[in-house]
Amino acid sequence: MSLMEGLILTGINNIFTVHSENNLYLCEIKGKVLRGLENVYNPLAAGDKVKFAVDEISDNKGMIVERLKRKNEFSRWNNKRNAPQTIAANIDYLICVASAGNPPFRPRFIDRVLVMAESGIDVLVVLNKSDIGIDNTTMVRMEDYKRMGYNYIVCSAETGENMDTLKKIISGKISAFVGQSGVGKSTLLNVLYPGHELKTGAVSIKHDRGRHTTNYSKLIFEDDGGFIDTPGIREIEIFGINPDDLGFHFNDFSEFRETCRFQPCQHKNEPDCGVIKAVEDGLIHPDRYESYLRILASLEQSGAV
Ligand SMILES: Nc1nc2c(ncn2[C@@H]2O[C@H](COP(=O)(O)OP(=O)(O)O)[C@@H](O)[C@H]2O)c(=O)[nH]1
Ligand SMILES: [Mg+2]
Ligand SMILES: [Zn+2]
Repeated sequence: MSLMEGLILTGINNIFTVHSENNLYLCEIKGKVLRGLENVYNPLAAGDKVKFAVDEISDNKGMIVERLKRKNEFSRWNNKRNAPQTIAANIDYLICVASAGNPPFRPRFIDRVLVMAESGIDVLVVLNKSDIGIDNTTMVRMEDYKRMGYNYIVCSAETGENMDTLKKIISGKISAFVGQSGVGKSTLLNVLYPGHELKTGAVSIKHDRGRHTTNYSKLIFEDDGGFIDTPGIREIEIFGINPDDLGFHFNDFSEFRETCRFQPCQHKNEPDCGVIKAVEDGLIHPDRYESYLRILASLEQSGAV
């Protein structure tokens, strides 16, 4: 029995759509567990590369026997499952989508995405829904992200503003679109890559947040690249970071960290802390520091390291 290599496009209930040599195969994990990944809640995510055996009777079916080594992954802690959940694997570009309003701009969500984005992943922050107006505090935050090394663009799927710029940036790459539900990920992708008709949903007026219209991550191929539409996420729970190291995931802390009297320093209440001083001097945005403290508290509480 010969094995083929393929790319996971999507998976629901142990049925995975695998792309290989211009064909699609519906595959299951052999025995439901992959060797070496026995304790992982979702061992395969959109973007994973696998080895599989094609069924001898129906040639569009197969059995996955191995996951190939990942280049990178974007994951979060899934509280419901009490396990890490990989949202996308092997991506070239993480597109962190936020909206200027409806649902309200939530920089703390962006902060969490940036913490979970491994150092090897390029991140672009996309502020969508510019057509409904962007307030000044939001723009200050976007500029702050830029200062700490993350590029951003302001756009509107509705009016088409900057859509060609965005398309240019992601063409030829595999990008994953992440963000709170309702910010317009699927709508943006429908404009960028017409023809796939991803489901979109009205933002509920009552809660001012989107409904979950996308239930699972899905990779879609285009000739020059591809994209992963990810499910509506209400919160990104951080895991796998030692509280002492959290500060290293905040790029804007880097130039001040070295001046902390204690090493390691959790920048919480240590005397002569360079980070706390920078916050007091207005060199680190107070809301970034607040994000930091909240994530630190959650890491200490969960003990998930
Ligand atoms: N005003 C405005 N509404 C938008 C824009 N992009 C998306 N929407 C609306 O926002 C709602 C949620 O969009 P959707 O793509 O489902 O969000 P997702 O949950 O992030 O995939 C839909 O009603 C869209 O029509 C935009 O640029 N401007
Ligand atoms: Mg969606
Ligand atoms: Zn410190």
